Amino acid sequence: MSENELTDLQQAIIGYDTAKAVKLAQERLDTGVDPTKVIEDELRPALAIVSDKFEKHEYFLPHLILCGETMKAAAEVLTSKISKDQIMQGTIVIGTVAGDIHDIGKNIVTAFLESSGFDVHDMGTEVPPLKFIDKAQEVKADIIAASALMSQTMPVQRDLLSILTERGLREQYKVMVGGAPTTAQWAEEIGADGWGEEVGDAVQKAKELVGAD
Ligand code: B12
Repeated sequence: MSENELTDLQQAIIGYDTAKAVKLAQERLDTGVDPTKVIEDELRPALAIVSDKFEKHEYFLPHLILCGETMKAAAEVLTSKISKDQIMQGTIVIGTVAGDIHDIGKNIVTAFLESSGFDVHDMGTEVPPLKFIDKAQEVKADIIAASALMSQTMPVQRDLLSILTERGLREQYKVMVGGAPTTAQWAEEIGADGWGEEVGDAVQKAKELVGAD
């Protein structure tokens, strides 16, 4: 996507104009556009451009922080009004893995899982494997979902699965992994039960794993 093909909302995110991004996200909602579409077709590609700029040293960490905050604010508007499915689908413990503070995607996935009828326990960021497992035992979770946004933190997803196996708990929980650098192949390699490229896949996969679809 070239920069002159960007939508106004994408320009606001890349230009870290939070007030404008929030206003435009609200306008999208008011016209009845599917919030998932706005997230996947506009917000994520905008952050991919931010990421490119960061790699090319056109943007630096402060820009990444500002664009991340703008994206977060727009995503919060878009996920605020999603209607709740009244049928309880299952219990999920979700978090971003240890060493990783990225939570925008994880928060979006959480909001949509909740709206799809899951009881979601969000552990936040930098969650070590044992914390996921302790919480899953406490709330009798069906699924543990782990997000990783960096190649350096992806191995924590593998650790989570290994520790579950070591403790004889692997059969008790379905494990889903996701986050931009992860792939279906990675999920298969580490023995996860599910992977989702984006929020729609995450919800679909979670439903399949609890036998609701
Ligand atoms: C915004 C951002 C930040 C913000 C994060 C703000 C926040 N609260 O999250 C800030 C500025 C804080 C940040 C910090 C850093 N970042 Co950063 N960041 C990004 C950026 C640009 C966007 C991430 C994002 O929010 N995307 C939008 C969301 C909606 O997409 P998503 O997270 O992929 O989530 C979707 C799917 O993946 C999926 N999904 C997500 N989780 C899950 C979980 C499950 C179970 C499932 C099924 C699906 C699923 O569904 C989501 C919705 O569709 C990425 C680049 C990129 N394109 O990923 C770099 C990026 C991830 N960051 C990077 C780096 C290097 C860093 C820093 C180390 C920089 C530094 N020098 O300090 C620190 C990390 C510190 C740490 N310990 O974690 C690198 C990582 C490179 C690598 N090693 O792999 C990237 C790729 C940028 C780059 N091109 O270099 N970052």
